[in-house]
Amino acid sequence: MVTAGQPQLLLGDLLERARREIPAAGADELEAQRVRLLGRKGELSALLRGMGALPAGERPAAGAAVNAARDEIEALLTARREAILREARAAELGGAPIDVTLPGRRIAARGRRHPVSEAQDDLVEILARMGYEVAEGPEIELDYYNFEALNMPPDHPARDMQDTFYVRPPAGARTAGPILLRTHTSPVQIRTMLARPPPVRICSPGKVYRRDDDPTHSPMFHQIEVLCVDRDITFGHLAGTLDAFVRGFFGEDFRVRLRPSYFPFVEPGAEVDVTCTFCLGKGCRTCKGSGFVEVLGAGLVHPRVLRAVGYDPEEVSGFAFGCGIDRLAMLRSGIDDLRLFFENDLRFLEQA
Ligand code: FA5
Repeated sequence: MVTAGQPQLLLGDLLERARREIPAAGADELEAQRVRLLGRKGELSALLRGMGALPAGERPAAGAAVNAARDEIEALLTARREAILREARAAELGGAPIDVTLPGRRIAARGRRHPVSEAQDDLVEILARMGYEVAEGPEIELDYYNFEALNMPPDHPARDMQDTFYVRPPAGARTAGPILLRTHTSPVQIRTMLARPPPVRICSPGKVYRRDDDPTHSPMFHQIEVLCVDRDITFGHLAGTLDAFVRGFFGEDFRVRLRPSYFPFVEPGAEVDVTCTFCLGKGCRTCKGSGFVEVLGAGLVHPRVLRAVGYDPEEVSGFAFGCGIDRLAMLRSGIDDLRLFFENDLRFLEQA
């Protein structure tokens, strides 16, 4: 340790040692040298403290000498640090050359979007291009929105078309009527129309629930609802939109077929089929020989529904349709059992 006493002499020793040792130091040693020489408790600081014992006349010259020594040591440290970096870089460049033409390493298991999510995104995109915006509604729904406002009062026989999961509210909870897991996305029609005046152009994708379970019916599945209300909307607008919707999803060669059907919230109502993707319309087991598969329900919004949301059926009219997204994904992927989508078997999902 440097002590006060003969500062000039000691400074000379210290500098000489620094000039010898720093240029030969490795990276770790260099840091140790810096701390030992320049640190707060280092040798140079000790020398500075010792200068208090010098006669007043000698102090300025001694202080200047210590400062010059500090500058020199710092320069030595910087030079050595840069030399170490240069040496490391040279070693790196001198090592095995990198072949930039080699193929990249393959990622063993790459994830992908679920076929149902892909189908849903594609459908929303097709509708967005036609000017529809996305609207959302809750999956746990009031009976009122799911049935009653859609022209299905309690005990209406059409409620049996959708076997329903009812939800028991927590004890003591006050609710505006019975609660259920929504059986279709049609309640979003009501919520949207109650919230704003016409015109309305929305689509609403989401999960729905029914007491169903077989190869083409799942207890949880996905629908997308489409609603268009404006002045002078006709069945022709519905047919044209369905045509563009189906061709946008499956391709230009696909056709839609409308069959009269009954849904209490539309009049007239229709069930809509598309060309069977398995046989391309020739007739097969999946389409039971008809060349078509049913994918959605549609119709012109019933005047009673328009009145229930405060719209005037003399002023505006509209069409709506509700489509099974899983069915569309199934047809597009060539799968004949819907349940495969929900078993999460990676071997299946990678192929679908
Ligand atoms: C409805 O749900 C009506 N809300 C559709 C509608 C909307 C009609 C607007 C008129 C106006 P439906 O119960 O037929 O209709 O179901 C519509 C589609 O959902 C069916 O065509 C089918 O593709 C699909 N779907 C129905 N049940 C299931 C199920 N359990 N699993 C998978 N897909 C189903």
